[in-house]
Amino acid sequence: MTITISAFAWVPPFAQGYVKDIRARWALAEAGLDYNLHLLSDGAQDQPDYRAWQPFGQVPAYRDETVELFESGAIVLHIASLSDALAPRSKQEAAQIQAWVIAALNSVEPKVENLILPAIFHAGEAWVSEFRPHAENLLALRLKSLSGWMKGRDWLVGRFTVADIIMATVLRGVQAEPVLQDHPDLVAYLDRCLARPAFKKALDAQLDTFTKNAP
Ligand SMILES: N[C@@H](CCC(=O)N[C@@H](CS)C(=O)NCC(=O)O)C(=O)O
Repeated sequence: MTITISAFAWVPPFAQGYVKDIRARWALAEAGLDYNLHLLSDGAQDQPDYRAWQPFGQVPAYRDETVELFESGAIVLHIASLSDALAPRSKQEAAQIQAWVIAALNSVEPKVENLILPAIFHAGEAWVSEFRPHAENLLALRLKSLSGWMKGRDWLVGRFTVADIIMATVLRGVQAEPVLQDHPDLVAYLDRCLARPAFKKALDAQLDTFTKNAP
């Protein structure tokens, strides 16, 4: 099977290792599937042919011989369906994996981005430091709930699944923040996810792309 994912040819150092194609790369590494890269350089995001593949001009987008799709959550769910190791083993497990992929992206990630993006994209603006405690409180509520779910669990859904790939890449955005460090169970969960050889393979692959295409 020929699989292609889109990725940026290069991003500034602060984003290296965190660009969301790492989710697709990680799932593909867990599945033992090779892939080609469709690399985007300056301006390529806005080209009509790329917008026809990824309507928002973002990465990642994915295609194989059967399907073409975008959105990292949808992509890892599709990759799971191609892999004996990652495929859901029951309807209930499939439903739970989907629910947790969506929860990570829809209930947790917005609160994480609330906290970290203003400081990156609006550095030095007065409102950022005023907003920060509110963003921390909103994220703290979600992390407390997540910690409640993780009690007695190593993984979100009984065993490692693509839901953990999405949740770990979301939590990684606040790995060094006290709001996450306040939950040793979530720190341990994140460490457990990031210790997987497939994560390291994905991270190294993304960083290698940037090294090869450095301006
Ligand atoms: N919801 C999308 C978000 C993708 C996303 O935010 N990609 C970023 C890179 S991490 C991007 O392409 N940013 C450029 C832009 O938004 O123009 C997904 O999960 O696939």
